[in-house]
Amino acid sequence: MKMEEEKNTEGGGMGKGAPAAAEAAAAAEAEAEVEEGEIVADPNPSDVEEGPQRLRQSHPLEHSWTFWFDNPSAKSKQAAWGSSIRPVHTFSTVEDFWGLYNNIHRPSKLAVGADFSCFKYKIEPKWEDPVCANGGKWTISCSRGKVDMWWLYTLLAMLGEQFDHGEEICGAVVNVRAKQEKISIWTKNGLNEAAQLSIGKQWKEILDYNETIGFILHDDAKKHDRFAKSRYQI
Ligand code: MGP
Repeated sequence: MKMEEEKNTEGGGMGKGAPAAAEAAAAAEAEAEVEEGEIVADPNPSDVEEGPQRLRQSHPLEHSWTFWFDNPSAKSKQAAWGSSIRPVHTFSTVEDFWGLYNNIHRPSKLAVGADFSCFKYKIEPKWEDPVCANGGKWTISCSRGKVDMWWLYTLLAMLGEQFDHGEEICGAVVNVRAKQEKISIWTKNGLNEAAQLSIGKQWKEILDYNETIGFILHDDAKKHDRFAKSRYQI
C-alpha cells in the first residue's frame, strides 16, 4: 500500500462543453490509475454523484496505531517516569490518520520537553512494555527546521509498511528538546542484528539522512542511562 501526502489541488474536472462520454471515459481512466490505499484529491469536487462517494471510501492500514503524548507540564521530578504519558487516539485507516494529523500540532509547535509517539495498537511507548522489553531504538538528531518533515516521513514509512522488517517495528517517538529535537524508531528484538541494520539503513534512505546513527538496546539504557553505548551504528 502506498501513502502519499494529500495534495491540495483544485478542480481538475473537464470543461463544461466536453461530451459526456469523453468525460466518463476520462473519469474511468483516472479511477483505474489510483492504487489501492493511495490518497488522491477528488478530480471534480463539484460533482455530487462521484466526488463524495470516493471521499467516503476508507482505506485500511495494515495495523492500527495509537498516538501518545507526554505533557511536559504534567511531568514532575517526583513522579515516576511515564506517569503522565497518555494515549491520544487510535486509528486504522489512511483517512483517519490524515484527519488526525491535519488537526494536531506539528512537533515544532509542541512545548519543549514533550514526547509524542505513534505506536502499534496495544504497544505502549515504554521500555517496560512486554513487546518493547527486549528491543531498542535507532535515534536521529534533527537539524534546525527538519523535525516536522522527518517526523511525517517516518510516520508515512511506518504506516505505509515501507520497511522490509516492518514486523520488527513497535513505533516512533519524537522528543522535543531545547537543544535539538530527536526522533527514534523503537523495535522489538534488539539482538536481531540483521533486522535492526536493515531498518536503520532504510530509515536513513527515506529521510536522506547522512549522519551516522546509533541503535541502543533498552536494556543498556536502563543500566547505563545517558552513558549507554550504541550496539550498532550505521
Ligand atoms: P528520554 O526522555 O528518552 O531522553 O529519557 P532525553 O531526551 O535524552 O532526556 P531528557 O531528560 O531530556 O528527557 C530520559 C530519562 O527518562 C531516561 O534516562 C530514563 O530515566 C527515563 N525514561 C525514558 N524512557 C523512554 C523510559 C522508559 O521507557 N521507561 C522508564 N522507566 N524510564 C524511561
